[in-house]
Amino acid sequence: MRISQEYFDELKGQKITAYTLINNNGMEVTSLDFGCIITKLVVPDRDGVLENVVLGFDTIDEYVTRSPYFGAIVGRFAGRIKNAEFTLNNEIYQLVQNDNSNHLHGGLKGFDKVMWETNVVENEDSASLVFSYLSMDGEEGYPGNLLMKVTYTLNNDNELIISYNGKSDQDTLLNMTNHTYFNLSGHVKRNIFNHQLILKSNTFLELDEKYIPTGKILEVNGTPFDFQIGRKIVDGVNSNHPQNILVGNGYDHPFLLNENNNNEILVMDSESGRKLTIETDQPAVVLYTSNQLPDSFSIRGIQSEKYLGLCLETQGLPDSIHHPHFPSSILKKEEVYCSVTKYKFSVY
Ligand code: G6D
Repeated sequence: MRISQEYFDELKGQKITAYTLINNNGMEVTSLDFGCIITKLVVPDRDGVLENVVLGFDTIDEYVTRSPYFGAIVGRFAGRIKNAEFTLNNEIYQLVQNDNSNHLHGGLKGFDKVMWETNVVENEDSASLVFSYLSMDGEEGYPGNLLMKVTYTLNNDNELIISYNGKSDQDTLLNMTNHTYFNLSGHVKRNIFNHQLILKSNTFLELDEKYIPTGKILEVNGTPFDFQIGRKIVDGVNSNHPQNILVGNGYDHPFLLNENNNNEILVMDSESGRKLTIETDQPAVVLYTSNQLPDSFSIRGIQSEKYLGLCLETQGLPDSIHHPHFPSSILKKEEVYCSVTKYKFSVY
């Protein structure tokens, strides 16, 4: 394993560092201490050609001013919370309204926009970046002093393992994810239309016009949301299903996983031969096909446009605090929030 760290950029006088882990196969992951943002993920194609497979920028200004959470850790709460408020232990908490009247991805200054203390840990067959952040009571409206730890581990099996550990001194909400946009073509040579997705889920959440879960859990059978035996992303783009149309012709939906830690999510790109297998202990995954990626900027020289990246945000369910039949995202004080998601890259 090789590890490097270098100056990336500066934000309001704060130096931002980029850390790169490289395994014995040449796979590399680069992350910033700002937002734990994965800026690059380099993996081989079937011919051994090493290319970057995530959307990212090379300046902090682009991340702060235009990034739709490229590569970032998201929290305290991934997804939306209706009306940016919730009641916990008979107390009403008002969160930041940063998505019309709703709260999205932890607010205006969520975990994607804070500096994380970063330590590097090297083992025999792996290397880790250990990020820590103390979110103070009342930050973005959330109760409790929350000590959050996120660890990125790269090993020689071409696996990137992200583990989350959180503890609060008051009952609060916690629902973490990583918001990387994958594009297995390599250096964004193509969009994600022909990416094939297999997803072990037979239900997904219906969304309303503000992308808030209605509470209805829909069956995937017979719809473009059925990825159980594999389907190309373009099916959802061309679909006339009202839920595909609602979110801008594609997907932006939480799927409830039937299984955990059993190759429950696979993404394949037939032209490059790259395959991504995701395993998680989370109950759900949000599939977002970058339907809202604007066409107003460049991404390392590539004109931005819809469908350039595929997000698979393993997490609890959005707006769960308002839906008692959803798995809970309440973190009781002194409880420990623990979650692990593994991303394994291979070729076929
Ligand atoms: C849009 O609705 C989508 C979200 O799901 C996504 O996370 C965000 O863009 C980046 O708001």
